[in-house]
Amino acid sequence: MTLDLDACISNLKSGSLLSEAIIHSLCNSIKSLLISESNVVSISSPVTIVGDVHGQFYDLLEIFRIGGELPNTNYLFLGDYVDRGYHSVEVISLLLCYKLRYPSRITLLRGNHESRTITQVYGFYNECLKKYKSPSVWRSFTDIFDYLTLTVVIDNSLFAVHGGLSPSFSTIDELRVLDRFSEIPHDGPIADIMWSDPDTDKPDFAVSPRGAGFTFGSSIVEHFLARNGMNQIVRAHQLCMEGYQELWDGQLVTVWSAPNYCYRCGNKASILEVNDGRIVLNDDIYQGDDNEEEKEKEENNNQQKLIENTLIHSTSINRISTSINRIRVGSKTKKFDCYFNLFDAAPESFLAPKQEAPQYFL
Ligand SMILES: [Mn+2]
Repeated sequence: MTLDLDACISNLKSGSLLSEAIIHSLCNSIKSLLISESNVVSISSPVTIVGDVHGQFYDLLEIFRIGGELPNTNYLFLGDYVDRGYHSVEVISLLLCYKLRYPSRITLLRGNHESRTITQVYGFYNECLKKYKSPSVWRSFTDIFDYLTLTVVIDNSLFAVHGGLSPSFSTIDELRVLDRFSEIPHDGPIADIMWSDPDTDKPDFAVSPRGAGFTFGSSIVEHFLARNGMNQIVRAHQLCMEGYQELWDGQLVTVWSAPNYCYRCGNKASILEVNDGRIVLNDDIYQGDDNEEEKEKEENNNQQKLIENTLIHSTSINRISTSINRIRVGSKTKKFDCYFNLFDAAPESFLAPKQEAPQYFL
């Protein structure tokens, strides 16, 4: 079967699903491309970094609209494409099409949700079943997840990863020799890369409340950066109400790109544009052109239509580091504190035997 990627992309963008046959063909074709990538992909700025998307397809389209379409804008996605939102199939289909169409323009990291176990708990498996009446599409996608790369280094100065650091490695070079081509393990460096979180209260590694990965603190980050000659770590994996969070003088930045997460958190989202190897977070108000007010009106109308037609609340995506800081929260958005309800823990089926936080000597 020949794949017409441009047709696939435009069909997806107009809201149609790809056929089962095309998805199998897409997954087959992309395998060798993904295998050829190192565990540590080196890229150069300018690049726009996108955090968790979690099946919010219409927000992803909004991200491309704000951040620029491929191939004119380079993208780095930090993982967690699927689960939670209602359109994981569309999100992963579109991203894989883009990857195959413009391989040097887009890099896709693996997140902790790109996993057979996790997707059976958090929605992607059921969505595939519902949309394709069989688990075969889910099988094809999750097979491909095994080949996604783990980390990226931008301009030799910025280390990008889905979750965070691990007591199992202290240099980036150690990552290059890992065999990543399998399901995400319960523990060890690959699990930690995808599950770990920063913790401002504890300077070292500690047991994570998620039940997988570790928490890591300021001294871990400082030593890791110094040892590896990096300036900053950029990661995703945690909901930020403002769309991003900077810790420790910007040594670690979290970027979150699912606005109004799960259609109810009321949070903003952001994308990070990197230039000259450093993220600069500033919230310059978009100066815009003269028709800004008109455009805003039109966008609000479209927004309303979108909400009415699809029950999707594409909300607020912040474009950080350059010029745009637009906030649009869907009017029907129900807000409540969701930190506990939607906190992603490793499900029972994933848990490794209980372990103590390792003693880590820097
Ligand atoms: Mn995650």
